[in-house]
Amino acid sequence: MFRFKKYVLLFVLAATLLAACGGAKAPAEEASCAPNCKYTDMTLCYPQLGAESDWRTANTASFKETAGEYGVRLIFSDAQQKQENQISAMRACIQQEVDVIGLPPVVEDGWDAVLTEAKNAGIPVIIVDRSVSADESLYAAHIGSDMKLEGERAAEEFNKQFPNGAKVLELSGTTGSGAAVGRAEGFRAKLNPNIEIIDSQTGNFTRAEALPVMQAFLQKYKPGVDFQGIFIHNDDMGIGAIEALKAAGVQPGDLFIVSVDGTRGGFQAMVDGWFQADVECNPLLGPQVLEMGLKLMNGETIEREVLTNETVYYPDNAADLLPSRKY
Ligand code: GYE
Repeated sequence: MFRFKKYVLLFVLAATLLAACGGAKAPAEEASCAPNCKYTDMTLCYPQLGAESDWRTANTASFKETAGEYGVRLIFSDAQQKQENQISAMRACIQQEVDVIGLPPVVEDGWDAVLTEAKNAGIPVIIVDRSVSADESLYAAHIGSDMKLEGERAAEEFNKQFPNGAKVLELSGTTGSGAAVGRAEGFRAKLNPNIEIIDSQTGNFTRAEALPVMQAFLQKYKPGVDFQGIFIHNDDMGIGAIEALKAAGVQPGDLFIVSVDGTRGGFQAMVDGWFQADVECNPLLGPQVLEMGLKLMNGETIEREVLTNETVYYPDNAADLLPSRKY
């Protein structure tokens, strides 16, 4: 009896441990062509979340170009930053019995129902770029950036620049999006206690929306006096903010600005002296997602969480790197 109990306990312990690890590997759904499916057998659904930034444009191009090159049939749509549009696009794809869905979720919450529908239809879903809060059992894998790490990297730049403390503003991405949530969290986790975030507002990842947000900040706070720096969640919002700063007579270098993405626009802002660092976020995810899609079709084992390897860019070599930037 005692031995039996001990084994039960061990089993429960092992199962808990496995569950806690999230199961690094997951068995895949199989297509009828398995194990010999080729790219030309694949229909991939990519309900893109929008066209809000240069990052997004590059991400879309990566999927279209890679699909064209590999001979994958791509069903592409643009949800204009609206979750309900992404959900209906996904439902249409489920009805068409696509082989794989790549989902770049505009926000983290609210995917359980449609992910369950895909699962019940036997269509594997790869979450691309931003994360979802849904249970892991509802999707095959996630491929994208470590958004929290990006926020931490931004914080480190402020820590280096302001060892004696400072006040900063935050221009954040789409509320409830994995990218904004992760970056805000990482930023706060690593920022020295003597650096205070005096205000944080969303610019929804767009130039157009960041401009009035920065204007409103400038009405409330005097640059250089009330705040010394700005953490901006993407380059497009940074470019919108620069417009407002220029109009208010702020000069490049007056404020310490750190942005995220590393687009050509971000590199130009470093060359022009506006950004002091740009945390890389790579949008060129097409090849990896298609490759994983094929593995899933063939019933091969895949990595559940694939994080992109990224770095931080600085003004000192921005001009040299700018011509070779792919996005
Ligand atoms: O940083 C931003 C885009 O989700 C990582 O979305 C992506 C973010 C990217 O609009 O430019």
